Amino acid sequence: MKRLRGYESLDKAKILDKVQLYAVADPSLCLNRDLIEVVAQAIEGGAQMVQLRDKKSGDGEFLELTKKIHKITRKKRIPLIINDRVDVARLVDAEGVHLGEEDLPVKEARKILGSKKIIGASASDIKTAKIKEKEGADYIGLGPVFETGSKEIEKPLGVEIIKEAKRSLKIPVFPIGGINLSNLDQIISTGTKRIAVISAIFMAEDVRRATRELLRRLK
Ligand code: TZP
Ligand code: MG
Repeated sequence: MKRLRGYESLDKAKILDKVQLYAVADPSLCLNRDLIEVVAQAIEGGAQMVQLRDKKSGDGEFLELTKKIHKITRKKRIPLIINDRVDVARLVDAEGVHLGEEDLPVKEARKILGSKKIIGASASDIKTAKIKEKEGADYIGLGPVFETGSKEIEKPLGVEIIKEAKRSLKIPVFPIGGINLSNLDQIISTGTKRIAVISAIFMAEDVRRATRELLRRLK
């Protein structure tokens, strides 16, 4: 049987529907370990989608890192989503991009990536989330739900907004921001079984175990 290279023959909605644990990997938020190694450990632990987020590296370095990470995710058939960089996503044929509120508009990114790629968008309110959905986003990263040390934020949103987002949107919603094992029940109590996290996975001493435990609690 011919081995699939990307996810070209798979339906992105079907892929996303199955994702409960979305691991966002950032080289400056992994306790100075090799990002490639910790991403591999997160996948072994059960991460079902990986985002690569790197606000500091130069373009060449970022491209090289992306290629290496994509090699791993592809082997394990885990979608790789590139934060911000539509050009890099296109260059490595990643499975998608994640766009923040100040990044390229979803509609424009879609022109570059085509209809089969996953485009996720950040939103911190329902109105923005609805606009992003209308523009063609495939999922929403909603947050910050709790206080987080991983991003400069004004005020956390709290968990109530998750219910409203789930009611108002057709696309999957991934709550993000300060989510960890000690507050996960608050997220689950809103009726969602999905999360996106950085530090609960990549700042954990045992990445594999931390990932496994998060996924076990979501299931
Ligand atoms: N977007 C909203 S909060 C956040 C991002 C990227 C940071 C999430 O990181 P952590 O460590 O899971 O709080
Ligand atoms: Mg961004």
